[in-house]
Amino acid sequence: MDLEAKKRQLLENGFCVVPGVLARDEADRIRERLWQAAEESERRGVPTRQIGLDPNEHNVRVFYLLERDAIFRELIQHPTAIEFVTTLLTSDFLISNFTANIALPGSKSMELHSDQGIVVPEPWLQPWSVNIIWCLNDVDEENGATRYIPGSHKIQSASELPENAAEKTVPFEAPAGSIVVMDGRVWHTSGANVSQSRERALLFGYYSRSFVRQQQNWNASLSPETLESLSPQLRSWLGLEPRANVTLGARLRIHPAHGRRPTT
Ligand SMILES: O=C(O)CCC(=O)C(=O)O
Repeated sequence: MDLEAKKRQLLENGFCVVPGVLARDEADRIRERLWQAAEESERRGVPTRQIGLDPNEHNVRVFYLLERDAIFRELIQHPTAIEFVTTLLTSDFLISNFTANIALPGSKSMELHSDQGIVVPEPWLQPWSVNIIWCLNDVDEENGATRYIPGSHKIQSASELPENAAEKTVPFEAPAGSIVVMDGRVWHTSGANVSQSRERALLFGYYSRSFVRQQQNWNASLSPETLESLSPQLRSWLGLEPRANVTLGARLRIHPAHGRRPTT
């Protein structure tokens, strides 16, 4: 796999499919654990169906993956995923969320959106977030692959979207074990699963620049046991270190017009 070519695709097109990041049997094992996480969510009173995102009950949404199983804590820091995240966002990023959407036969498309548009007001001038989509099944148009508008990472405000935006979406195709890397500015929606019996399980690892508020408040949503188990690196990527946000201050410090260090 020529990862450098994939990175160029990501930077130019806002999107790339990277096959073979997981072996097929690993993808199967993670899918089993995902279903266990879905059951555990229900058991704890966190609903997985009809939560207001999807048109019907054939989508299974699993939240709090990092709390549910160590396997997801490993996946969110997978070196290949992190390599693509830093390609787009630089090393100044935090883990914003990690969730799953299992589209079962009969599921339909949600509303078209961009993930950066959910956490940052327009204009969207730079990539400030990225999704690493883990494909746990073979994914194609029939079983509801995510549909996206090619080139839409260049859209700076919602008013630039054409009237018939939904018609301009195309599905991706990827074998189980692939990741799909999607610039947070890309407009997309879930596809309808029109297959007879094929499941489509996708995990969405969402990362954003450190100055963007994370979608998930990890302080409030991880248990003391899980917090205790985190490596220093993962704590840092979750934004759990006791340190101030000085990302932009660093730039002031080298700006010749200021001539002195800020006192923050
Ligand atoms: O499941 C999909 O294909 C897309 C899901 C999505 O875009 C979302 O949940 O925001």
